[in-house]
Amino acid sequence: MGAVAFGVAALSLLLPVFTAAEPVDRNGAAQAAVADTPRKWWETAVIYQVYPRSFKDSDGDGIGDLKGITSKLDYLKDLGVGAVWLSPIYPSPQADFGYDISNYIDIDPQYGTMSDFDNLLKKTHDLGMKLVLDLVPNHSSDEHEWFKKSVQRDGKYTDYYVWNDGKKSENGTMVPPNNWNSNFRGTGWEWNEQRQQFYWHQFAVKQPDLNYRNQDIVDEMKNVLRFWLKKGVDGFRVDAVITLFEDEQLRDQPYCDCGETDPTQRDYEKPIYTENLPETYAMVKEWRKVLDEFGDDKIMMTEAYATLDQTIAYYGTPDEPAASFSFNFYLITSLNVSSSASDFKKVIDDWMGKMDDFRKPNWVIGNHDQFRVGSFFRYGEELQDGINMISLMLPGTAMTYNGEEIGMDNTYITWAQTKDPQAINAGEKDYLMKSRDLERTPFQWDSSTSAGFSTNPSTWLPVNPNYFQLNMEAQAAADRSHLKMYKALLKARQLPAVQSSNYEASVWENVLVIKREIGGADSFIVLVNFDSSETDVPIDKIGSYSSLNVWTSSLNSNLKTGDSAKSTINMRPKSSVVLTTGAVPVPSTSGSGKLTSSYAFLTVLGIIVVLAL
Ligand SMILES: [Ca+2]
Ligand SMILES: [Ca+2]
Repeated sequence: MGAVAFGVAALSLLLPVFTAAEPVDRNGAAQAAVADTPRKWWETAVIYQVYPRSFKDSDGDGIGDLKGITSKLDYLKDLGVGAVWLSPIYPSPQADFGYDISNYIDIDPQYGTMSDFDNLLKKTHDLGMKLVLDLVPNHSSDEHEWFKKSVQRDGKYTDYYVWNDGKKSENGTMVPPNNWNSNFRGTGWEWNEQRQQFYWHQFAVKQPDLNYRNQDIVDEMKNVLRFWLKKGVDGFRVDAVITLFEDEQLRDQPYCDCGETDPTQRDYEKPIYTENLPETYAMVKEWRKVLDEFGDDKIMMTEAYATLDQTIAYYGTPDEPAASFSFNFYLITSLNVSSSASDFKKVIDDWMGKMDDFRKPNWVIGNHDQFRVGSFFRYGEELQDGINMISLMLPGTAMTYNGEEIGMDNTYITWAQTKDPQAINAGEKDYLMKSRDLERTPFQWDSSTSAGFSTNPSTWLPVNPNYFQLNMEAQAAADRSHLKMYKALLKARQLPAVQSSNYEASVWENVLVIKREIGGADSFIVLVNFDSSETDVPIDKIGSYSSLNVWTSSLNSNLKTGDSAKSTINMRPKSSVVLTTGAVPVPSTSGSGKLTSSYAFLTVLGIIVVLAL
């Protein structure tokens, strides 16, 4: 039982174990009664992001596919997630790995057929889960029929993209109309020899921006939504929504003055004319209306890396709703391995301060564009369980990027192995910090060839060489693992206090304390030690509990599920623990799923102690 004394735990059984979870009004934290308004399915769900190329390869070509995903849906169901979000699966030249779409209403043959998709959708629903697709509205591939026809000024397609003559330079050559850089470095204007004009691309050269000032494009994209909604999908994650519209006058961006000194980098300029324009918000509201044609429970999650107020605005208003929620990226963008417990509390409270009955919270700790949670560039390996606890134990929707549940780490990718266009554009000297390949390597299922991802020893990106030890199968078999902890967290999410909208964040020394309490239900308390030193947290400093039981703990904690504490909680450096005032189900070692209350065990122990006395 780790550092917690048996005797203390046992004797506590002779006293009232449960302490009523009295609402405590501290730091203005939410302790109001839970709103009884009917909830949408996603409000308390975990949504699991599958990166299709790297999840499971069914045919041995070294590339993940739809049949592979379908074969792993039982695994996702067993995890306890409520929905699966697929990164793009549409036909694509794969210049940006599916985010360059050449046909919005079909399946890329690399990933399978429409029939494979229908099977995937049906099985997801049969298992009681939802399926969310990726919508990439800002740009298509330059190999889309629309673009080919637009280049030829073919009828209505002529203005499907953002074309411009450019300016004549002093030496007579044509140059871009303004200073706008693309997200992938350098000017975002590409000269098209055939049409004798520039086209605008926020991202790669092969990703021309669609022209949302053209009603035909607006209608086209709405019909893309309807195509998939008619099939029965449960909604969309909207890619790079902030970039939909650009300034009609094409004015130069001002200098950002935010640390970037290379004028070819996007961050050199302040993107006030290319991001978060009022017209963009209006378009999201129009898409919401399209979703609502198919019922009131379709989801739209918007990807907006922006200021807090800009991000929040994508929710719309009760009168004019837009996104179901806008991704909360602040655990990613505002925090890192050097952040303190107070830093985390501030980011959490700032976000929750914007939430209300209409705007429901969500938490994102990683995705296909971010280094892995446990990597040094993020929070470091020792904190990754704690970060999962924060994300999964706060109120609202939580996102899991595939592999986070088993603590997958960044994979080192050589320059020669590099696939990500963002990394290639950065050049050999700077590619690694720009590369998204590191977090996109194949899922590590087991210790067999290519980590069980593929029967092919050669995969599109290399498998992380740590897969012999770090894999799903090993973690499912281990007594303690990232996976076991993750599943315990998802079980806790089913309980009333964690389902509620109540939370309270506080800090003791460098330990973040998150309390989830409602009257009449067992309380949950998350402790995450951000310090490099061990510390003992006195229970009376975090609340009036006569004892607390360990629901689950980080791998680096000396506390184990079922342990009980009365006076202090020992926290190793960077360790974390979820405590409850209630009983703790202890999974049987046979893996049969039978739950045994730790109280039965402790009662026997208590009797032994009494007899001994
Ligand atoms: Ca395949
Ligand atoms: Ca755009």
